[in-house]
This record gives sequence, C-alpha cells and structure tokens, in this order.
Amino acid sequence: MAEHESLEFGKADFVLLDNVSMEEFMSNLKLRFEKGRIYSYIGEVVVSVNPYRAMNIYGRDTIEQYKGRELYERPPHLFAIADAAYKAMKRRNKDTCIVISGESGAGKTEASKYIMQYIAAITNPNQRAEVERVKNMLLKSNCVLEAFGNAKTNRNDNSSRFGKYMDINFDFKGDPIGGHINNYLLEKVKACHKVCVILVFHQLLKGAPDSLLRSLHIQRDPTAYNYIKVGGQIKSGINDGADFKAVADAMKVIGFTGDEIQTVYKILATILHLGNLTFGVDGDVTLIENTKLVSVIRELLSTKEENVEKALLYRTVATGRDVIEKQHTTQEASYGRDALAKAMYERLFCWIVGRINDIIEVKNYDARVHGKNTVIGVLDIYGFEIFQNNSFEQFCINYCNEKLQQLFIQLVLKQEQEEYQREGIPWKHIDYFNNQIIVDLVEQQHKGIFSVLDEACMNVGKVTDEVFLQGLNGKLAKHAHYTSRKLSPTDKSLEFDRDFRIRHYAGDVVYSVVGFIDKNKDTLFQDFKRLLYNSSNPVLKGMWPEGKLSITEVTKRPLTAATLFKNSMISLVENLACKEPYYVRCIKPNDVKSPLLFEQERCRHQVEYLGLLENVRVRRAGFAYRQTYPRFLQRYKMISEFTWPNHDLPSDKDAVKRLLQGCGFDHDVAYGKTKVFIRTPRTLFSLEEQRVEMVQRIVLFLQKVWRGTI
Ligand code: AOV
Ligand code: MG
Repeated sequence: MAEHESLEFGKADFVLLDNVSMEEFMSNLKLRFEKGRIYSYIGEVVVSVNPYRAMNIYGRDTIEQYKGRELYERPPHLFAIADAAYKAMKRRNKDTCIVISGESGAGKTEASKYIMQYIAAITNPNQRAEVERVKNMLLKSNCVLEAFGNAKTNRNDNSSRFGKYMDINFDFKGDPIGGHINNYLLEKVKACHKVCVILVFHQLLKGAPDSLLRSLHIQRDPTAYNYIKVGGQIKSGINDGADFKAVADAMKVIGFTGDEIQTVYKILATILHLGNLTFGVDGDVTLIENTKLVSVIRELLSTKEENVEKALLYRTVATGRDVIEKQHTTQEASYGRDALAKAMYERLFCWIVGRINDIIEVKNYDARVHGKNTVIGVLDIYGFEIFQNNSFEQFCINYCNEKLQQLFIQLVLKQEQEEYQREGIPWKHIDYFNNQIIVDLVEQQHKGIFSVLDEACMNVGKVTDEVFLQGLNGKLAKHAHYTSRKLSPTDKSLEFDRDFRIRHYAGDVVYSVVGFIDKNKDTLFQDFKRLLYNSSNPVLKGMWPEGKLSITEVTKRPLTAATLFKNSMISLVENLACKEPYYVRCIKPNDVKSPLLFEQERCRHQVEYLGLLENVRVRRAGFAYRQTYPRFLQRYKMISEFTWPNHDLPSDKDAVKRLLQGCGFDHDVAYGKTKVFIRTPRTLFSLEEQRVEMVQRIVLFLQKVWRGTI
C-alpha cells in the first residue's frame, strides 16, 4: 500500500490481524489510539476512537490528500469513506449512505460534521452561486437542529437527543442541490427535565435581548425555572449568548418568517413557565396555585385564560353519548402539565424539521434534462445502550441497532453474493451470527414484544406493567433469546419479577418493565391538543391540526410510541437498503473525556456490542479486494517480467493469472469473468510494496538514462 503506515502504528486494517480474537483486536486498537491513529479500517468500515483533543487532520491540506483517492492509498480517515461514497455516487450514479453508530459521546455527530465538511469542500469547483446557497442552507440547518435537538448531559456537552438522517441531493455534475432530514426522536419518552437542558433554553436565557425576555415574561436567572433546576448541575456553555444570535440568524437565513420565529420563542417560554406551575386542593377541588402564570401562558399561547386553566385541571371524557368533565387530582394535573411541556417541545422540533425540509427540498429538478439526481445519506444515530437500569428507551434504541446490524449483514452478504454470481465464482458459506431472530422477537406481528405491549395498552381497565410481563412470558417462554425471572427462577442476573432479558447480538441486556405501558401510550390529553389548536396564533394552531376534533369525534386511538418507532425504523431501513452503504463505528475510550486514557474494559465492551469482531469475520470470509483485469494490470504490470511493459498472452485475464502465479499469490485469489478477487488485503499490500519498489527502480533507471550514465 502506497501511503501505508509502518507497523509501529499497529495494523491499519483489522482484517490483517493474525488471529481474529478479542485480545488481538484490543491490543491493536489501543496501540493505534496511543500513537494518535484514531481511525482504522475493517475492510471499508471506519473504526474511530474519540481522541478528546483537537487533531490536526481535518484541514484543507488533508482534504486535498484524500480527494479522488482510493481507500487504500491513504491512511484510514473519515475523508476516505466520504470520498468513496461520493465517487460511487458520481461515477456510478449510485445512491449511497454513511451510517455512523456508537454510544453517547463516542464522536458520531462530530464525524457526521467532518463528512459534511469534506463533501462541501470537494464539490462545486466552479463556485456556482445556487450551489453555494444550498450548501449554506444545509450547514445553517445543522446549527438550528443542534440548538433545538442537542442537550448538555453528563455524558456529552453536546449530546444529540434525536437520531438524524440527512439526505443530500446532487445533480449530474456532483454538486449539492438540496436535502431532506428525517429525525428519530426519543425524548418524548424520556424524563421531562431533560427537555430543558436542551441547548436552546440556555441560549435563550443567556443570549436573548432584554426586550425579548420581557415580552416573554422570562427572567435571565436559570434557577428561577423548575425544569432547568431539575436538569441541575449541568453548566451552561460559555458561548450560549453568541449561539443564541447565531441560531436566530440561521433561522432567518433559512427562511423562517418573523412570526414563526416569535412563535418559537413563545413556545420555549411557555414550556419554562409550565414547569413552575403548582397545583393544590381546596376541599375536593384541584386548583392552580400560581394563577398569575396562567395569564402569562394564555398571553404567550394566544388563547383564553379560562381555557388554559380548564385544560390543566380537567379532562373531557366521553361515556357513551355523554360528555363529562372529569377533574384531575393534583398528581394527574402535574402529570398532564409535564406531558404538555414535552409534547409542545417535541411538536416544535418536528415542525422545525418540517419547515427546514420545505425549504431545502430539491425543487424544479427535471431528471430528463439534468440526468439522475443522486443522493448521499448520512445517518447519525444512537448506538447500543446497556445501563445499570434499562427501560423502554434502551429497548427502542437497542432494537434500532438490531435492525441496522441486520441491514449490514444483508447488504454485505447480499452484495457479495450477487457479485460472486455475476463473476461465476462459487459462493462459500460464511459463518456468522444472523440476528434476524432477535429483530423478529421484537417486531413480529402478534408475537413480537411490541405487539404484546400494544395489546396490553389496548386493554380497558387498569393495565399494569406486570400484566404486560405476563403476556411476554406467555408468548415468548420458548424463545431462545428471551428469559424472565419467572421462566428462569434460579438465574441470578434476573433479580426482580419485573425484569426480562434479551440476548442481543451485542450481548445480554436486562430490561425493567416498569414504565413500559405509560411510555408506550400517547398520553397527551385531547384537551391540550384542542387548547393549542384554538390558539389565535396561526403558526401555533398549524402545529396541532388534530386538536380540531371534538371529544366525540376522537375515535381512533393514536398510534403507540412503540408502533411509531417501529414504523420509522422499518422505513429507515428500507430507505438505507436501496443505497450503497458505508459505515463508521465510533468508540468512546473513557468516561472522563481524557485524550490519554484508553480504558480497556470500557472499549472491549463497545467492540463487542458494535459487533466488530463479527464484522472482521464477515469481511475475511469474502474477498477483501477486487478489480477488473485491465485496471489491475495497469497498476501492477511492472512487477512481473511477463507483463512489463506489455504482455503477449491471449487475454488480460491470462496475464493477471500469470503475474499472480509468479508472485506466489495464486492460492489467495479467484478469477472471475471480468475481475480478479483477492482474499486477504495482505496480498494486496505486498503487491503495492512491490509496485512502489519497482516504480522507484524504474525512476532511478530513467534518471540514469537521462544523465547519460547508462
Ligand atoms: P456523539 O454524537 O457520539 O454523542 P459527539 O460527536 O457529540 O458524540 O462527540 C462528543 C465530544 O467528543 C465532542 O463534543 C468533542 O469534544 C469530542 N470529539 C468527538 N470526536 C472528535 C474528534 N474527531 N476530534 C476531536 N474531538 C472529538 V450523543 O449525540 O451524546 O450519542 O447522544
Ligand atoms: Mg451526537
């Protein structure tokens, strides 16, 4: 390999390990991290370890080094994979996607930004104004999405609270002409206080001008707000003030109207005020203790004061033909208040994504005139989560990772198989674990865990999490990847009767069923939806179209969180499946954000659940490298006397055979109809080395000829 690093830095490609074992994998990963080599390959998959320090490897000069190069010509880098995806798209007219996974703080979002930055840097060489405008929009939309979608958490100061999939569309010249964003939000099911560690709240308090805050009835002091207080200890960033302005400007540039931006601020303020509402009782009447806040909220939402109060304290229920108003207990009222705050935030976020999509979407592109419009998709999504206590959120996240693993297996194997068939090479069975069985365990109709959960939620009367667990035990007792305390009473890892365990491809995870039912139901009372729909602010009203229905008209149950999530995952996978995929697997080296520390156990665990060893196995089972005969000869013909400078064999295929036999590599290759297949990259590296050596010799020889010494 031309630019191959010396072995002092370990092996750049894990496929080259002498043995595929966890020990070897880990020692190579550690060595590379310690030598500042944060990227490695498994074939075409990039493995990245978060360096937690600024690296001087993303500048213009590095971009130039990777531009248009083949993957193996330069040391492993995100730019190489971005270039590969871009080349595939441009040269072969293929839609491609880059799937980035890893746990919180592993570096996914940073990676996605570097990839975008690379693509922006290598496109539009002619500086067409329209393309520059599109690029600017795409970058600006990222800034807005981060403000509204990211939060400061203990694990990451800039933690994405949503999974993001972004398509960038290109014209026939390979320049960006638009994009589309899909978001996979999970916050709704997370604790309410998390909502207010979202960056934009801090930015608002710190950076908004006094006049704006006054009109929103908001104080600058974050401790004045319960939701932020609960969010606690997390420091606000130094740049919050400047960021507020940047986000406001970005929204303007993208094309949000003044009214829209004002409404966004009003919603954020309403959420903060809601968190400060408290409820009390007077006799058997539930009431709001701080009524002044109600009029503030009324003003911000442009509704009637009595409507706000009523929606917070009562629930309209239909019993047969009668409609009655049922008073909340204080507990129910608090629950409703938090649900409203969360739902407003979630709806706001989705609305922002929708507006951005309206604006960045490709319009007026005529494929008949301009040729096919191709796409590169970038997916930045939560990796596997295994905590001390795992609940519905972890369950959804881990299911998402099972789906992506399944896609990976299918695509890698499917593509290989198809190519082998085309080339007439016999298909060899590959020994790996197929996780389809776990995907089915979760999503299968009637029998899967999501179905059992939805069924339990459908039951009238009091449904408990325990009833749901019984349902699971009844249906899944025999499943090889499912166990519960009841089914395995002596199993020490299952401590409670409220646990069940799934054997994921990445390892065992014990989930507590507590909260599954609640989190799965759409718990926002219709009264709130009606309240918001009846606002005289058209922007807010437009966000809540379903509030139009009166209580007797609401017959259909809203889809459950599980069903919505499942549907969004299925469509995500369908979307990815028709693209050529590239993968980035991110690893977090330690929990203290240290650039020096490689916590062995911590990393081993991630390598395990990212399925990296499996990945190496799948990769090694096939052929690591393939090339058409003429191109292969073009590159390597100088290393054999039979082919240099030209061969006299009947075909290029024969010439390649002769060349490889001569080098002693015949056992490691297969000859297809149009391409030669090389099993191990080591063979390729050796060819590259010989090539470099020969090229040097030839150059020396020519120099001597020119100097006349020969
Ligand atoms: P995540 O996206 O994987 O977490 P980020 O991409 O936000 O993680 O990375 C977390 C932090 O690690 C960043 O804010 C940087 O400080 C540092 N970091 C990551 N990659 C690099 C890099 N290549 N060079 C330098 N520093 C880096 V989450 O969204 O929380 O799942 O939910
Ligand atoms: Mg992120």
